[in-house]
Amino acid sequence: MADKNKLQRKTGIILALDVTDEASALEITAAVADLVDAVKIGYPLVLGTGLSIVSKLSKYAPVIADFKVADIPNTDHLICEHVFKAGCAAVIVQGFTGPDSLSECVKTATAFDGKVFVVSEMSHPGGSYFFTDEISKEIAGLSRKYGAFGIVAPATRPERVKELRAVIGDDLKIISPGVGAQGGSAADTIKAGADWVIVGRSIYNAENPRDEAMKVKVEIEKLI
Ligand code: 3DU
Repeated sequence: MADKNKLQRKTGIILALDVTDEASALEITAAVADLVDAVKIGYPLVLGTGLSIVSKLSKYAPVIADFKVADIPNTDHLICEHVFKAGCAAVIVQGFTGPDSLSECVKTATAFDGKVFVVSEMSHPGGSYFFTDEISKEIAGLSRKYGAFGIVAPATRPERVKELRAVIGDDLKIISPGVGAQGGSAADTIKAGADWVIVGRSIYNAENPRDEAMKVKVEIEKLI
């Protein structure tokens, strides 16, 4: 079972838990807890159950709040404070809001010994419409400059993961959504330089989520 507070790479898998009810959330998490390094939650689950779900999930794995925080610094601060007071290990924020917003998120996270991941480019087809190569590289550079723990880069475009890895070097982590339901491959994404793949629907919608998580774990292990 993953350390309940610390984000450490063991399997290289982060579960994206976008179910909307508490019973399913806890049942799926319990079933895969030893196969994933963290559970990522966002608006679907938090709006469905409330932020109190964080302490319940934290018994199984560190929780990453994917709120894609994107506001003025004061509002970002208030959001991040709630996230970390609830017990999250990390928060995902947008980087296009600029240096002051980004650095406020990092400052707030650091006060709680928490981490910040910055979205550098989104994984869906429309994700490359505004997140051009140039802009996502600039966001990755800002993430490094302002002390983020890592960036979010698209598993659907492993070549972009590789390019963004070159921008941030080895100092920052990369977490990559888009494996499974969105068509990305866990092996290709890790080979391109991601530290963790984020996997949602293909695990939580599976008849046997544990079997699906195990398949991804084995796929990553084969790379070593
Ligand atoms: O496609 P999946 O069901 O495996 O879920 C992917 C998760 O990652 C989901 O929570 C989504 O909101 C999040 N995400 C992306 O898919 C793409 C991004 O660029 C950022 C986050």
